[in-house]
Amino acid sequence: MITLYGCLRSRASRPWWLLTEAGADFRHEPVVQAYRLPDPAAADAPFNTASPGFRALNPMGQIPVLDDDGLVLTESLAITLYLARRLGGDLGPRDLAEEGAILQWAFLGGTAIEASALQILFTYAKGQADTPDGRTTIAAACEAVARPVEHAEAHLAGRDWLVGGRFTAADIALAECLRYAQPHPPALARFGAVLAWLERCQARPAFRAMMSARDAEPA
Ligand SMILES: N[C@@H](CCC(=O)N[C@@H](CS)C(=O)NCC(=O)O)C(=O)O
Repeated sequence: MITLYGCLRSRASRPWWLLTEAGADFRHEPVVQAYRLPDPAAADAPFNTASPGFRALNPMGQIPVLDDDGLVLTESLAITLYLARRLGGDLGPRDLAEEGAILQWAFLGGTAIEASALQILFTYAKGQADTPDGRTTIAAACEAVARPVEHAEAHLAGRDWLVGGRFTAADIALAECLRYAQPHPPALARFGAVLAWLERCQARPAFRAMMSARDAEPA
């Protein structure tokens, strides 16, 4: 049995999206981040990243975590790419070359885009986008993401999807990292192919189902 731990207001959105795309049978345990609770240790607190039972799964106290019949994995992108192969089908690589390409785009998202895109998301979430500090943070984040996004832009010109001419785990991985930059439209405005591709990714029923389930969770 596949169990995915982590509320969807987290990077658990990535494997949840992939599992839903694949039509996989899985159990979802919506563990919440401890920092979002007034008292994570309270008797009536929901299962959270500081709960001893969760720490036994991931001593780092972070979501998502995957338990696949006793194989426990952390790291959202590793989980997503693992599931793509584990479940078989077209979301995963068909050969080694595709596997390399899927890893390339996922790592680009995770190493060159995610941290800066999160700066944008958090600055907006804290209502600081129009403050002098917020503007400085956002300008630096936009500059940081521009180079890797230019790479994706060049690749996506004339292509619908990142790898193999079909929607794969690579699209989930990169699109989810870029989603964090979307609260600030100028960050991606000059990347027409990337914007069109993001729209295609986010129009998929599995993405929309993920966002609906996410939006139904407490903010
Ligand atoms: N690199 C990890 C990052 C995991 C992570 O930071 N998760 C956040 C939610 S998106 C979390 O659990 N935060 C709670 C905490 O760090 O205490 C991954 O991609 O899974």
